[in-house]
Formats: sequence, structure tokens, C-alpha cells
Amino acid sequence: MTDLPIVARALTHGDAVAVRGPTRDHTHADLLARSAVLAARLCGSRPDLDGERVGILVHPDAGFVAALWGVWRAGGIAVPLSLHATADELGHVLADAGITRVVADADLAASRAEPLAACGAALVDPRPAAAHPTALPAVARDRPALMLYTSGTTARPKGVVTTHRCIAAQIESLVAAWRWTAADRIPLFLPLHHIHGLINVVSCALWAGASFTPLNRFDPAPVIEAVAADRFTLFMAVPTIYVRLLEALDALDPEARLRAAEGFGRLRLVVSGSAALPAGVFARFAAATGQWILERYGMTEIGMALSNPYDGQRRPGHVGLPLPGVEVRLWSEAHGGSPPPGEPGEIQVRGATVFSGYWSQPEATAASFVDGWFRTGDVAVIEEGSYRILGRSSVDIIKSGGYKLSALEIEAALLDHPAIAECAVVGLPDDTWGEMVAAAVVLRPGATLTLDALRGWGRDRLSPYKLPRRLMAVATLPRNAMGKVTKPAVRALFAAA
Ligand code: MCA
Ligand code: AMP
Repeated sequence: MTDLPIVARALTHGDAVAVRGPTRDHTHADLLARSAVLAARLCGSRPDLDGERVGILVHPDAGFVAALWGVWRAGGIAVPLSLHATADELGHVLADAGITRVVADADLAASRAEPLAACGAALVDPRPAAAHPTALPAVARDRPALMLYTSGTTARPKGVVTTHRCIAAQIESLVAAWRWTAADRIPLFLPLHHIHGLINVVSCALWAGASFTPLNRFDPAPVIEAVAADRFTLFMAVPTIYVRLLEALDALDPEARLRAAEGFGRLRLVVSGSAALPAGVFARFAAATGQWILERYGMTEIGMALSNPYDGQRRPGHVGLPLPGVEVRLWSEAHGGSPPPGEPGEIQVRGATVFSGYWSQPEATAASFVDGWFRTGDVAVIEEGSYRILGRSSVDIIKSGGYKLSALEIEAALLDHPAIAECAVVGLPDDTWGEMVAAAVVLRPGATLTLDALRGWGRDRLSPYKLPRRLMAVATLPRNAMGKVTKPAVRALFAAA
């Protein structure tokens, strides 16, 4: 008998629909059955995977949930892999996590045959097969369950490890705060190698006995049509998606626009997060649909921390107050403690929703905590009882379309280009993406480089969303007296151009 919280919840939801597919629906019981078969397949003759890291390279649908739960029920640590990663990026995760087996859909495995073979990973077929009774291990809640790779202030992404207990705490906090019920239906168009899609959408829905509808990717027209047809009660997305929705609504004829706007207006709750929602987008969406988007703040390492209220006023430009079970404080180096009211400080978080550590990086883990509080690196003020995020302490973290990108990782890749002698990557403010990746480069003598050529070259090395959208060749990079590139001055160069 297993002790996994999410599996125990699924047992109580039985024949309710969990995943609404284009050709068929899948119940919670189906997911349990499929995951038990996969767990047995993974265990083979072993009683317990004992924390083996197992990669998941599966399309975001019922098969993904079966794979995730299958790894969990076998006692493994699930490592959902990006479906956009290049061979090099995938290779980094596989090697860093020590992954030797990947549950993979055949088409995804075929298109990544090289990096999978390079690390010697064996493929496990996620497709359902005839069940054969096997005793699955009892997996304690304090065992590590999940590892998600996140970019930070290091050149390479780090693995963020969370336990079953931590994941349950993250889910329970959101289910309570946002009043999830078994009657909820939510679309899924966000990737499942990050917690916005994996925890906030999929895991909360399954925990509550609700359902999600996988849409594979975000395409405004079918999403708008489905909302107009009342197929959903809840909607969660990154700010870029609300910008895209507003553009698509504007382009509709008046009758279709009214129908769509009324559909959005009838949703029980519309949530934005992963990056700052511009106040103008909040206002335009409210004017177009009557929905006051609920903005919240979170991070891979801590789950969701702050949220505007479910009931009561949702303030544009603000992210509200701590979620249930989450302790949040502002911390100021200058004051050696909490800053005076109205003054900025770093957001620090404590509680059951906080991760266990970075995979095999004890020093980085230790450096990210102070007195048991996790240091987010995000700076905020509290105004009239609501947090407002001012920015990040690191200039090397860029948020583009909700993805967290490391300027250092992009710089390291660009320096391999034969025409580039030096480079500095920064995020520039952008109405659609929040921030846009921009590269200032010093070219080698006689070399030339266009943005298109750089993007084309970079496709084998970086995920498409990390590729620069602006390029500027400069004679020298601005540096301080210590010789370090001054990123604000680099940003100013682009602004001046
Ligand atoms: C796609 N492109 C991007 C991005 N996404 N460029 C910059 N930034 C991006 N985020 C590129 C594509 O590769 C393509 O380039 C071009 O833009 C147009 O692509 P398009 O098809 O229009 O874009 P899309 O595929 O529709 O993607 C847009 C998206 C996606 C749906 C907004 O970026 C997305 O799913 N973002 C959410 C990521 C997420 O879940 N973040 C949460 C992390 P080309 O034409 O050259 O190929 S978790 C987190 O942040 C914390 C915990 C939290 O608080 O939630
Ligand atoms: P990730 O590492 O991908 O989990 O991204 C976490 C980061 O996203 C946070 O540290 C913030 O910088 C940013 N973030 C998430 N939600 C918001 C929000 N509502 N407003 C501003 N920044 C946000």
C-alpha cells in the first residue's frame, strides 16, 4: 500500500474524468491503473527504485501523468524534461541528474535519439499494457519525488528537488486559496517541466478531482472558442498569453468578440503569474472581459508564495499576501533585518512548500538560505498590505514569456560563435514577452554577423526562447574599474539605439 498523497486522493475520485482528450477522456482510476503498470515495469525485479532519477519525455496528456505517478509509485525521482531542449541542454540535465532511464513517447525519443544515446539512457515505453499484479513499494512522504531544472545565476540550470510532502503542501495551499473543486475544468497549454503547468494546473486539478484539457501548445483561436463554449471554469497563464489573447480578441468581429468576452467573463477564476502582469494588461483584460485577473507570485524552489485574494480587491501591479501555509518576509541587508514600512527588501520564504535543495549542490543550497529562510533574489515592497515586486537582485536573470533564462548560459553559448570575441546578454523591457533577450557583441577583426544568422546558428545550441531577439555589434563592452561588464550600461546602449 502506498502512502503517496496524490495517489491517495486519486483513489477517492475514481471514475470522474481527469483528462479530457481530443478522442477520449481518462478517469482518475485510469491514471491510477496506468501508473501502477508503469511502476511495476520500472521496478522489474527491484522492490523499490530508491530515488533513481527517471527522465520523463512524454507529451503533456494522460500519458504524462501516468509516467509521473508511475515513477513516484516505484520510489523514483521524476525529472520532467523540456520538449524544446537542444541536444546539449538535454545532455546537461541527463548527465547532471545521473539519469539512466527515460520514460519516452516514441516520437519524442526518435527526435532526440542522439543525446539519449550519448548518455546511455535506456528508454521505457509509457504506453498502457496488460496489468500484472505487483507489490509496489511503500514510499514515505519525506522522500524526494521531483526534480525540475531551473536557470539561475549560474551558467548551467540546477535541479530543484522537492519531496512528496512538499508537493502536497504546494498543492493544498493553492486548492484552498483558489477554491478548487471537483467541478473545475482547466485548459493546459503550459509546459510540464515547470511548476506553473505541472503543479498549479495539472496537480491541483487532479488533487481536487477536477479535470484538465491538454491543448499541446497555446493557440489563441481554439482557446478562445473553447472558453466561449464554456468548456472551462478556470484559466491560468503567463502574462504573454494574456497579451496574445487581447490581440486575438481585438481581431475578432464584434459578435464573436462579444461571445468570447462573455465566455471569459463567466470563468470562475483567471490567474496570471511567472512574470509581472503589466497594470495596462490587467486593465485592458478587465475592460474587454469583465475579469479581474488574479496575479500571484512564485518560484520553482518555493512553489507559490504570494497571491491576490480570491474574494476582495485584486490590485494591479501587486501580488497580494502570503498563501496558506507559506511564511514570507522582506529582508534588507542595509537594515540587517526587516526594512521599515514602505521600503524595499528581498522576499524570503519559509514553510512546508519550500524545496529540499539543489541536486548535488550543497554549497549552492546553503548559500540560498539564511536562518532557514529561502532567499528568492526578488525585491519587493509592502504597500497598503499587499506586496509589490520591484525587480530582481541579479541582472543576469531574464524572464521572457514566463521562462526564466540565465544571461550567463546564453553568453557561454554565444562565445562559441566564431565571429564573437566578447558578448554581454541582457533583458530589455518588451510589451509581449515581458523581457526580450538582447546581445551586445564585440566581433572578431573582419567578422560580420546578422541577427538572423546568429539565431540560425544558435538553434542547435539553445532552446528557441533563449535566442537573442536583438543584436548590437560594439567596439568595446562597457566595463567598470574592475573590468566587469556593467549590464545597466549595456541596456542603456540598446535603449539609445
Ligand atoms: C516561444 N518563443 C519565445 C518564447 N516562447 N521567445 C521568447 N520567449 C518565450 N517565452 C519563440 C518561439 O520559439 C518562436 O521563435 C517565436 O517565439 C514565436 O513562437 P510562438 O509559437 O508564437 O510562441 P509559443 O510557442 O506560443 O510560446 C509562447 C508561450 C510560451 C506560450 C508564452 O513561451 C510558454 O509556454 N511560456 C510559459 C513558460 C512557463 O510555463 N513558465 C513558467 C515557469 P521562432 O519563430 O524563432 O522559432 S515556472 C515559474 O515561472 C514560477 C514557478 C511561477 O511563478 O510560475
Ligand atoms: P522560476 O524560476 O521559473 O520558477 O521563476 C521564478 C521567478 O519568476 C521569480 O523569482 C520571479 O522573479 C518571477 N515571478 C513569478 N511570478 C511573478 C510575478 N507575479 N511578478 C513578477 N515576477 C514573478
